[in-house]
Amino acid sequence: MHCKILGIPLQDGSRRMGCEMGPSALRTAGLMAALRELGHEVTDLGAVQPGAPRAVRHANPAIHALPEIAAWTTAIMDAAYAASADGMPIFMGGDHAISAGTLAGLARRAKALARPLFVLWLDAHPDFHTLDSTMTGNLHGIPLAYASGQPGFSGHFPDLEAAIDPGRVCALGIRSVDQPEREALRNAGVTVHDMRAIDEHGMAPLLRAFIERVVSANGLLHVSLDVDFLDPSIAPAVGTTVPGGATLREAHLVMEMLSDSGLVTSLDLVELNPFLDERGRTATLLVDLTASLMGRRIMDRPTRSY
Ligand code: 6HN
Ligand code: MN
Ligand code: MN
Ligand code: MN
Repeated sequence: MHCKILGIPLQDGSRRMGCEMGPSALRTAGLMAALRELGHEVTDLGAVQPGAPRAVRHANPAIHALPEIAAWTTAIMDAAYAASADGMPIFMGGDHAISAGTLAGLARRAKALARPLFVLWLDAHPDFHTLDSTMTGNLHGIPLAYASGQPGFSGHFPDLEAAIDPGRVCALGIRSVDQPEREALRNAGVTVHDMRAIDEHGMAPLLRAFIERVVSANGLLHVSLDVDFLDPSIAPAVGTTVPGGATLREAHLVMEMLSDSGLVTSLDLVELNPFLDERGRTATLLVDLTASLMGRRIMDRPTRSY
C-alpha cells in the first residue's frame, strides 16, 4: 500500500484547545515508522492549510467558529479529493470537524470512480447535528450530518458535489446521542450499533455484517476513528470522554477484521488532544490501532521482560 499522510491541525470544532497538536503527536508516536515496518510506502503530504474565513453567519447563536470551519472544510475537501486519487490517505486530525471535509472529498472521489462509498464511524457520538440543532455549537458535532446531505448547511458550508448515502454508514461504539440527533439518524437510515449492542452481540458479528455489505456492493470503505470510541481508561487524551467505551481488544479486533477484509481505502484519526495525554499513551495506542488496520498481526506483538 502507498500510505499518504496528511496533517489537519484544526481545533476550532470545539472550544478546548489542543487538537492542533494531534498530527505532531502521531508523528512523534511513530506512525510513519510503524507503517514502513509493515512494508508500506509512506508519503508525508504535510499539513492542510485553511483558506481565509468568509463572513458566514447563522441564526443559531450557540455556533462557534463557523467562518473558520467553513474555510477549513473547503480546503480539506479539495485535499481529500486529490489525495484519494490513488493509495491510502490517512487524515490526522485535528478534531472531528475535519471529517466534514474528508467525507465530502471522498464522496466526490467515489462519484468520479462510480463506486459506492461506505463509512464506518467509530465514535461515542454520531456527530449528526445540523447547524440548527446543535446545542453546544461545537462544530465537531456536525460532520456526518453535513456530509450526508442533511438540510440547513447550504449558504453556510461549501455545497457538496456528492453526498454520502447515510444508508451506507455504520456507527459503532455509540453511547452519547442528543435528542435531535436520535430522530435524524433514524430518518436518514444510519445503522447505529451502540455499546449495548456490542455488549450483547459482540463486536465481531456486527462488524462482519457491515463488511459483507461493502463486499457485495464492491464499495470503497472509509473509517473515521474518534479517540472517544475507546474507553477513557485506555485513551485519556480527548476532550469528550464518555465512560464505557471500546476495550483495547475490541478496538484491535475491529482493526484486524478490517485489515483482513482488504476493503479500507481511507482513514481519519481524530480528536486526539495531546495536551490531555499521559506520557503519549493515547497517541501510541492510535499508532498501534493503525498498524493493526494496516496488517500488523497479533502474533507479532513484543513481549516486554523485566
Ligand atoms: N465528537 N453531541 C455533542 C455536541 O456537542 O454536539 C458532542 C459532540 C462530540 C463531537 O465526538 O467529535
Ligand atoms: Mn476556538
Ligand atoms: Mn466524533
Ligand atoms: Mn466523539
